[in-house]
Amino acid sequence: MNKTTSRSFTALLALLFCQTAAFSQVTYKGPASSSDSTRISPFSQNVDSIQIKPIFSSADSVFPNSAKVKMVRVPPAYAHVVYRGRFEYLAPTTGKTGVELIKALHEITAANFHSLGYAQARKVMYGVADNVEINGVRGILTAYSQVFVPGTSDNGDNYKEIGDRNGDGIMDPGINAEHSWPQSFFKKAEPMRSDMHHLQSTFITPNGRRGNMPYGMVQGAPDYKLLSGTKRGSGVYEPSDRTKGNTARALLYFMIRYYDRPIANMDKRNFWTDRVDTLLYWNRMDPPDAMEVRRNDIVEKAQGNRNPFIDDYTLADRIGPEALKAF
Ligand SMILES: [Ca+2]
Ligand SMILES: [Ca+2]
Repeated sequence: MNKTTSRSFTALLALLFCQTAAFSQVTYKGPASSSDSTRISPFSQNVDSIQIKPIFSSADSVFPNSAKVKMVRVPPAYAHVVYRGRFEYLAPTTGKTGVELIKALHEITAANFHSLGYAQARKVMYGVADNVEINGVRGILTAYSQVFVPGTSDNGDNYKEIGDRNGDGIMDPGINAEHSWPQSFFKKAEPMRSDMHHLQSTFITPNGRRGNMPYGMVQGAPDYKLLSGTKRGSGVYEPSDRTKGNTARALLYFMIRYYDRPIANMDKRNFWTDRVDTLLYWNRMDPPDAMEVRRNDIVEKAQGNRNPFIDDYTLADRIGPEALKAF
């Protein structure tokens, strides 16, 4: 860096610091539009809140892996975070970033965790965690297809696609469990196989079409696509915009929970390292909603631990791409 560049870089930093200093404290309200706002509202009794003080905000950056080049605002890094109420379990992460934060989250998510076993995990998923009520009707909103299938059963075979509602030309006979981190990468070992935080309820065909492909942004014409926007092509599988963040948070959870296990029986660079920036972007563009928070609550009741990336979606950027890529 020459002197002139160095000077303008310093000036830029100073400018950014002034800008962020103007909103030196941000109160994070928890995920938007929660159906259970009394529990997570930071304004009621000053409990159940996350207060975040940004220290640095980087400039707009060009997102490298998009089909179109998009300008993406990279959120600030956070110097100091105060967790209250139900978020207090995240207090050990305060002040931590990078690898240190990964290790803290690894410990936090281990506490109270117990595996349900695969049969029971799927029953809880179909019958309770992914079984939601929409317009007074209970059923499952399938992840890749975003098609709602009415029912109350805890058996995936009882959720048949009526006609071809997801638009892939096939009438699916039921739903099954998608492992966001493919099972072959950890040889179907427990407890990874049954960990509900990385399982998604999907129609059988979109699940099969994904196989063990990495998630990413499809370049050019897809060779498989659904009406929801989920598609496959150029060697990657791209979930619909409504579930991009869910998928990213499932993979982030899986990595911080199991990095010390044999989970990388794969082309690590292709599946993980090269995708980290995309996952961080998806986490920002599709932040947690009420349905995802509700699911986190139910999974906690069932297997004892929460996905912290849903409770505080700034955690992913606090870890940062370098530490994530180095796992
Ligand atoms: Ca179909
Ligand atoms: Ca979502």
